[in-house]
Amino acid sequence: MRTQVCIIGGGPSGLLLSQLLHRKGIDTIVLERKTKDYVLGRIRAGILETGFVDLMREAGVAERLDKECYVHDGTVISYGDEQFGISFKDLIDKTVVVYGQTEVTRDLYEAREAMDGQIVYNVESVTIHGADSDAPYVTYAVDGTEQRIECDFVAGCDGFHGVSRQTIPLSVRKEYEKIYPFGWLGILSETPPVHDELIYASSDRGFALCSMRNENLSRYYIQCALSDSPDDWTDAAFWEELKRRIPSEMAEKLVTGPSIEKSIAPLRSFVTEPMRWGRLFLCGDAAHIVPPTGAKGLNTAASDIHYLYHGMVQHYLDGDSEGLDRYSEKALARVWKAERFSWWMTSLLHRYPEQSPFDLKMQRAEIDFLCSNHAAQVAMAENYVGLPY
Ligand code: FAS
Ligand code: PHB
Repeated sequence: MRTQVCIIGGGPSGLLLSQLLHRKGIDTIVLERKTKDYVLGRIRAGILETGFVDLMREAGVAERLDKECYVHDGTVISYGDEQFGISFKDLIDKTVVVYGQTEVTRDLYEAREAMDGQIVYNVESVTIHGADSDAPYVTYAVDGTEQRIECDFVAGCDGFHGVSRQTIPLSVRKEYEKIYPFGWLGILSETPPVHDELIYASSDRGFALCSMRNENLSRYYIQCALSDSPDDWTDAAFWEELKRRIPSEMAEKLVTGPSIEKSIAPLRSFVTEPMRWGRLFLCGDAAHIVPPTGAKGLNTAASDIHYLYHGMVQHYLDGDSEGLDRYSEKALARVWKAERFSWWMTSLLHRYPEQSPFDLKMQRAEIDFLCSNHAAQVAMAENYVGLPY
């Protein structure tokens, strides 16, 4: 088989790249390790930056998003029983969109199928060959049968545990990592959201987040120990703990119910440099991970796709390699700003095991400054809605 761009990974970044390139007449094949239903079963991102939404529109995949999403003008930050709003609309006249990653991925699959996009599911032992040559190719197996794809380029969109990053020699690759001493226990419940905006809650018992998917589907997270497993937490225990961490007026109106999904996500900041090696380009979680506190994971995957898509178009349609040659530098410049913001939100709102009374006072002072200072709120708003591409 032959294609122009072989895309490893059928998650949101791989599918979005495939859809955008196809509309420009550039051929791709997507290799996905799991089934479509498995990928759609993952409950992940919920907040989309305007840049992401614009890219979905350019890909012709925003019809349902535009109809069903919720536009949020701001968010709420609470500290114990105190709370204050950050109005992105008032501060910088911008908004974010609430629309689940599951729905984004579903829309992208439908769009790929509508255009007869090539997606191979259940692939095994994917191996990238000759990425540092002019004739890369990818081998993989399906149902035990070996397959080979010749291509011009390989896009590594296979997430943190994928094969693409590992293909770049350690002599070339530099990795930066921070592991946080806690995780997020998240549940999905068919209950009405407690508030019409997200609540990022800091409390003496730890962090909590009140988010949503629609008017009868809510997503809640609490900071938990890394040693915890979802089975350690009954629904009742989760709701009780959540109520202790959000302002009491919110706790009083919280509608509880059975969880339909419950999972724990470890928190990590991670970046690999460079994001290009010869004809292999890394995108999204394959190259970088952020703690979800800043809602930047999926959105930063989208900015990678923006830079790679435009670089590929410049290469194939204008015969100009400038965009591809500058891909890693451009993508990393925005990645590091998203890493900083996500680390800052995490440091501001979580309780750390070794935190001293002085550290707690610093957190408190930082939140007081954010609550009372216009410039601080503008900086938070600009980062949260998404820095320009
Ligand atoms: P993905 O991991 O989504 O997709 C990679 C795909 O590659 C997968 O389908 C995998 O099966 C496949 N694959 C792996 N290895 C392979 C191989 N060898 N061969 C073939 N295929 C292979 N981000 C936000 O922006 N906002 C949020 O609110 C947010 N909340 C989050 C909450 C949680 C609990 C978690 C865990 C993450 C959250 N994120 C959030 C981050 C998350 O959304 C990721 O950034 C996003 O899934 C990245 O998309 P991809 O880069 O496509 O990687
Ligand atoms: C979510 O809705 O899942 C969500 C929202 C905001 C975050 C993280 C997760 O910062």
